[in-house]
Amino acid sequence: MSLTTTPDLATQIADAIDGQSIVDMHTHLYPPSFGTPSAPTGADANGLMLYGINELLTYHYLVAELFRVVSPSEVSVADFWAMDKTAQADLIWHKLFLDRSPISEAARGVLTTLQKLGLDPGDRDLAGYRRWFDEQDPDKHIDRVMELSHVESITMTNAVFDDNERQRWLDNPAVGDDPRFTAVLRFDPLLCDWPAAAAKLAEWGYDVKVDIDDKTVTEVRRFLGEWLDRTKSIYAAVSLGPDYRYGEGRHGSAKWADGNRILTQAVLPACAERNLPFAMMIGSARGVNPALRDAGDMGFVADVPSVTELCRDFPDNKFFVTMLSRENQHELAVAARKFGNLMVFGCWWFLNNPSLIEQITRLRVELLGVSFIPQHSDCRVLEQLIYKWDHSRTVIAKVLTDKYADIAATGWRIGEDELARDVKLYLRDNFLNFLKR
Ligand code: FIX
Ligand code: ZN
Repeated sequence: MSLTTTPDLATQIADAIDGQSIVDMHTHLYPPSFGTPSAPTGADANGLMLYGINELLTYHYLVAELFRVVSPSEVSVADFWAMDKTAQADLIWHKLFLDRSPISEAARGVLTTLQKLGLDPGDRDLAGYRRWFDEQDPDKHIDRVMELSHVESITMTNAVFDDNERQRWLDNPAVGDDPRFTAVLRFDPLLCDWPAAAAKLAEWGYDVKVDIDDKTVTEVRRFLGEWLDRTKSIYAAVSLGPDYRYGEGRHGSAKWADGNRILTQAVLPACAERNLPFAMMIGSARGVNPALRDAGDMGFVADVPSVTELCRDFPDNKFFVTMLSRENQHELAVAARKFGNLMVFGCWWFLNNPSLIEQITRLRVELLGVSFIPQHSDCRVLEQLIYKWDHSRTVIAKVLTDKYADIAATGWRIGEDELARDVKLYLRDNFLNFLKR
């Protein structure tokens, strides 16, 4: 059956999107093997698998919103960090859900999540929600959440310079073997703070110098090779500030001389050798308000020409790129028209709001057709998969309905199988095919 003959294109597209399982290419989620700090039994205080209502309520997006509405005389930032997680969650629930309506995207997300899990947000029963989450077995709960969110595979972010995470890989070589999860080696300090990274590498037994020489480059490559293999990473990744610059004589690039040398002589060759893409998430300004910890980061406009120069200079490398400011999105999509080795992905962090997803997805469809990755979740707490994907699916369906209606209006007939094919590319195969390319 051709879609042009059916009255309800919107329903057909929504159904196709709902029926397609998703490979989520960037999250901060982990399987239980990395420890479960919230589990009522067997909790590991420093564990990395976050789930449950306390974690959902203390998500850093909501922490930022809390400090919009509490005055320092009521609760100072220091007081907040001194509280235990339950007290923090109680405070956020009170201030952002009961004292005012939870209509921000992050607050609404908690409600969508509760609803889809079969809990009634209308009950406003925080104690009851806590009891329900406490009864969940973390391992089985992952299956349930993946089913509800239509996610078939979760991509982790494995920060090798995080001592807690690194030690878990060293202690248990099988820690990453859960088939529902894949690993991504993440190493921001290598490019963003070479002296600190070099000190760590030296401590771990690599023969590196702060003044980078050929031996240092060889050793960084050895380090990357060992960790890419140990983690079985499917790509490598960094997040870079808005001031990141690459390119001969480019204003501001001198500050990045060490980072760019490590990038071009160690990271990119290591990736090319293994045919792994390198992901750059560009524009995050860390610690604008450091007291707020993760909630104190923001984003500024970054430099797209640095990306085009990398794509041009390294044609044997593949680049996943996302940028944090809305202002960069048009240039970045145009850049992707010039380079097949550049895959644009996701509406990252402060862009992961319905109004911006809609605008950015429209722009990308118009410039790139079906050849980009519309979304990733960036979840830190397991159940966020439910709301982040539910909300994104709705917006993507809306945009695609308009775009298919536009071509249907010319007399072009789209088969249901063709629609399913396109949706599969967006939600799964553009990512998987780029890994294999
Ligand atoms: O650098 C990143 O991967 C960011 O996505 C995160 O670190 C950030 O804190 C976040 O959670 C954004 O959604
Ligand atoms: Zn992230």
